[in-house]
Amino acid sequence: MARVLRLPDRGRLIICTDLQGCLRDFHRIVEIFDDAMATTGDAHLLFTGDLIHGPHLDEADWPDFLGEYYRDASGDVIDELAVLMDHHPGRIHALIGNHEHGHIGGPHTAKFAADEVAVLEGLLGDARAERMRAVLREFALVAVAPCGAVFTHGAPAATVASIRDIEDARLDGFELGSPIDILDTPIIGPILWARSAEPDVARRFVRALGGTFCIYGHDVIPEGFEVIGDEQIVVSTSFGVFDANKVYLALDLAARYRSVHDLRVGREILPLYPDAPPFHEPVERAHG
Ligand SMILES: [Mn+2]
Repeated sequence: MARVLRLPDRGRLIICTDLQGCLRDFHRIVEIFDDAMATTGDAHLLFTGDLIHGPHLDEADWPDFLGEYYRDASGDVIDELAVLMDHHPGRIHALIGNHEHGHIGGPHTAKFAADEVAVLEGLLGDARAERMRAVLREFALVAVAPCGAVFTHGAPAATVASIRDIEDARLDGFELGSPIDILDTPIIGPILWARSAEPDVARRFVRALGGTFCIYGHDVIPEGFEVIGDEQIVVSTSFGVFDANKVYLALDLAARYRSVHDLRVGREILPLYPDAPPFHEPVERAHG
């Protein structure tokens, strides 16, 4: 598939960042997409990478900083994504994250296991793992929309002259490298791994792609989202965040957003679980 996904200039776009194998949040964002389809008849759903690779922990071992408890269901997330894509041709989109990249030519990630690629493919077995890789190979590296939005997995820290630089980027051949090596690889290193971008770097990146601002995840924002300068918003829809703070975005693809400041809480920036209790009370445990 093309490295750059070009979204249309009409319809409602729902954006979901890092799920890391959380099937419950996947089901919730699909419900939101289904509602948008039912009410507008013209909706799109974009995942910005890292749909896979979550913790395999019992609830008793779950650290508080990881947000709401869940158990990794990466294989089910990708299986259900493939079904959803078949159901809604041309409306369900996904970007490669650094965790997907490990299965299709990138360095193997080590967030929750020494080799998460080997762990997941071992759990799935050969046939299902090959089916998963076939789905991941269709993911784009960057998405652009005429409304002004540019979408990446990591921060828009890459130096690019034009969309052509991204179209030409190669994804394979990094299996033996480490995540530290790939960060130095032009284009895909920053796009898949950078956690931040200087405002002037981000501005050049989004302008080279014909956009006005960039939406991405990759990092955890405990409050749900963070706006940086005029061109960047980091969004946490799922991983590492409590339900009350999980945020997704909804854009009008027919609009023209002049900067990230045109995104409003309650309109484009929306809670994944509007009815979740507002505060998570930390549990005091007696040590003795
Ligand atoms: Mn990531």
